[in-house]
Amino acid sequence: MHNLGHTRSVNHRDHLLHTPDAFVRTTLPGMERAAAIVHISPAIGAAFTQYTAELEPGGTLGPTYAQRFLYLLEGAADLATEVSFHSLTPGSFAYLPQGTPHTLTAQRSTRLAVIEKPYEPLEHTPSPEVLVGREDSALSTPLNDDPDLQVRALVPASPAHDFAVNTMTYQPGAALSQVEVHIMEHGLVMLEGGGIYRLGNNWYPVTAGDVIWMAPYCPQWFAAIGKRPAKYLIYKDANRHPLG
Ligand code: UGY
Ligand code: MN
Repeated sequence: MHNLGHTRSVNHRDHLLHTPDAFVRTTLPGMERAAAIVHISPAIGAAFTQYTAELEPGGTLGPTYAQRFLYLLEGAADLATEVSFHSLTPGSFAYLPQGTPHTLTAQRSTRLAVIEKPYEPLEHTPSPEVLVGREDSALSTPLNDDPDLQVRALVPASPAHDFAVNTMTYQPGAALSQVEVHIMEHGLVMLEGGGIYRLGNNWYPVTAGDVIWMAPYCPQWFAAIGKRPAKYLIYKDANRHPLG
């Protein structure tokens, strides 16, 4: 059924709101029994790629030359490296340093948020290691002393890492305490609830399933609306000098 050309998606120079009504599936090299919705990529001006992978039972992700972060949204999957094996369920995440051979195989219909970025090493700093965990076991800390806005660091902001991934959970009515304008770019997927996202000079209603890209310096602010908490997964580049 057509929708008379309407969508909530927008593509501006410094931000993208990508809503499920506008998603188009493709396959990436090496994927089997799987599809990718590529939300964010260098084609839009980002220094990383973010996609949703949809896998049939037995489906696999292809390889990547870059670092890879996985967050399991739905289903179940097995992650095998040369030295470890993990069963991932909703809320599980994994970080694989660049050059880590691994396979990810769906045990049933599975959806994953996938972030990939070429690694920028830092002199005198050891390379990062494989990380696997659960979002609900990560330490939760209030942002700017607001107990209604909790941040969980999944990929820690340590110098070895050139990006961080957090979840942010807002109680109904909670909001960022400032409009942020910063050098870091963001990739964001709304996991639960919804609210209003200010991006640039626009205010957008957003809900679970929406994906947002914010370019460096894109003015940004969020307030949770509704009777349940709003939660998102958010990527940002970190710990590297702007001049490289
Ligand atoms: O970490 C951040 O920059 C985060 N507070 N930004 C955001 O939620 N848009
Ligand atoms: Mn921010």
